[in-house]
Amino acid sequence: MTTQETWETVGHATPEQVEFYRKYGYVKFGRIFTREEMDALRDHVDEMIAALPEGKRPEELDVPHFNDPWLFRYLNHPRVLDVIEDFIGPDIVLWSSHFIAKPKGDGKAVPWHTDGSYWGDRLQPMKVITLWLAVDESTVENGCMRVIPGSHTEVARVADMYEPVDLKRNVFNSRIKQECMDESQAVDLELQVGECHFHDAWTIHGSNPNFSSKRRCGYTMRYMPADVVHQPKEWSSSHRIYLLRGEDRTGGRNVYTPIPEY
Ligand SMILES: O=C(O)CCC(=O)C(=O)O
Repeated sequence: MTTQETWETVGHATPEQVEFYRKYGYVKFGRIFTREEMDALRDHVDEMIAALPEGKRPEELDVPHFNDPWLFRYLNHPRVLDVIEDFIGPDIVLWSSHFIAKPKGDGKAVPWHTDGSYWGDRLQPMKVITLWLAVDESTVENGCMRVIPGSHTEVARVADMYEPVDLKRNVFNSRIKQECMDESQAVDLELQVGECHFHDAWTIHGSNPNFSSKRRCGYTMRYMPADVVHQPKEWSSSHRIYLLRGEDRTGGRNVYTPIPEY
């Protein structure tokens, strides 16, 4: 991006954007954060990646906010919550977050999947919206996210639609079988730095490996309405959720972690 280019931020989704999201299970959006905020986030991510222990890949920066309260400046930003509220209403819970930074040259693919089938019955009902924020420019060349429009209304949640894939080349370990989806329908969601897109937990999505000369980093910021019940499993009992805005609507069934100082 050159300094001449304008950088406008938007504070709300339009009714047309919300309708598009409901119909197709995703929507491309503009910028919510300022240029300065994105510069600070990119510097922060660069430091996180530089500090990774030997053998840990930059695609694997999952739930970084558990140990890094600074990220709540973004996750709990009023401008973000105003937009999320347009999609899911006023009671907003932070479900999760994940930096998927595909390094240049050998960035892993994200296999075709739906988030809902990966998360299974940990959430009832499965109502999560993901804000995918472009920390780096995200293009076809460096492996931008791809979606199958309208797939959130189909049956891509069935376990036997999946087959295992190699974790050496993929960020996750299973994918929807080719015969269970129509890849020719895929839409590439290219973004400039600071732009974002949203997707539904049942939308089929994935991305290609990054063999280009530019890193591709996205920050997935995941929210759900506060009537979704979180049912931790033994293996996921350390997962934390945070009530960011509004009130609990589960009748006290959820345990919320207090929002840290940031
Ligand atoms: O970063 C990607 O390419 C895919 C992201 C993803 O799978 C997700 O946000 O659920």
